Amino acid sequence: MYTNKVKRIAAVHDLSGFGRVSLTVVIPILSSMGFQVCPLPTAVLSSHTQYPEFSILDLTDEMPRIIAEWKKLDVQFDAFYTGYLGAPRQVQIVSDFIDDFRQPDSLVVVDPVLGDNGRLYTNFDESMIREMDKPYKADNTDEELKSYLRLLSDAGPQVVIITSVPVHGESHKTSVYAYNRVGDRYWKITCPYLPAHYPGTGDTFTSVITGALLQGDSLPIALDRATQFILQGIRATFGYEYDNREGILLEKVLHNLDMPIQSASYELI
Ligand code: PXL
Repeated sequence: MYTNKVKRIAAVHDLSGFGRVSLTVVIPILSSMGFQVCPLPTAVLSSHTQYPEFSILDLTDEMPRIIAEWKKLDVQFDAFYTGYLGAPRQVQIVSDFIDDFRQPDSLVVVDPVLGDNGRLYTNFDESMIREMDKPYKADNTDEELKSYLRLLSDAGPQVVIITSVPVHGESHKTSVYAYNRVGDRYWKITCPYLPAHYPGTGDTFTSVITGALLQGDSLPIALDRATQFILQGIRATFGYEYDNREGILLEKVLHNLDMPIQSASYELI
C-alpha cells in the first residue's frame, strides 16, 4: 500500500518574484504546517500584477511536459491546490491533471483567483471568467449568500467558501461564509476588518484552509484558523509605514501556525 511519509500537495500557482503572493506564500505556509509542496508553476512573473509594470512568462506549454514527467515518476499526491492560472487554456490542463492523478480520498482545493473588490486582475479578461466563475455583485443578504454557496456546490465541490463579504452597516467587520454538502450545514465567521489592502491575503487564507483540512481539522475550525492567521498577519504589518503592495509580513507570523486555535468564533447559520 502507498503512503507518503509526509503528505504531499501539488500546488498549481504562478511564481511571482516580488510581492508576496501565490507560490511564495503557499510554499512557506504549507511547509511550516508539515506538508511537502510540489509546485506546478503556471507562469513566472517579475512581481505580482498589482504593480504598474511586470514581466510574465506564460508556462501553458510547459505544464503538460511537467505533468508527463511526474506521471513517469509515478508521483502520488494527497492534495491538489490550484490558484492563479496564466491563461484560460490552463483550466482544462489542470482539470485533466487532477482527474488523472487524484485518489478517491484526495483533497482538491480550487481557488478561483481572478481579482479583488469586483475588479479583475490586470492580465485577465472575460475569457478567464467564462472558464471559471459568475458575475460579481457587491451587496448580498445571508439568504442570497447561502443560495450561491448551494449553487456552486451543486456544480461539484463538496465544500464552498466565500471570503471578504462586507457586513451591512459595520464597516469594521468582514465575514466568511461556507457550506459543507456533507451534513448540509452553513457556517459564518465574522472578524475585524482593517482598512488596508494587501495582495496575497487570499492565497494565505486558502493555504491555511488547505493545510488545516489536510491535518484533519473540521471545516469551521479550518475557517477560524485561516481568518485568525490573516488577522495576525495584517496586524503585524499595519502599524508600519510600508508599501502594502509587498503583502503582509508573513515571515513575522509564520510560527503562529504551530499554535492551537485560541478561541473559536464560528456560527452555524
Ligand atoms: O494573490 C493573487 C495573485 C496571484 N498571482 C498573481 C497576482 C495576484 C494578485 O494580484 O498578480 C500573479
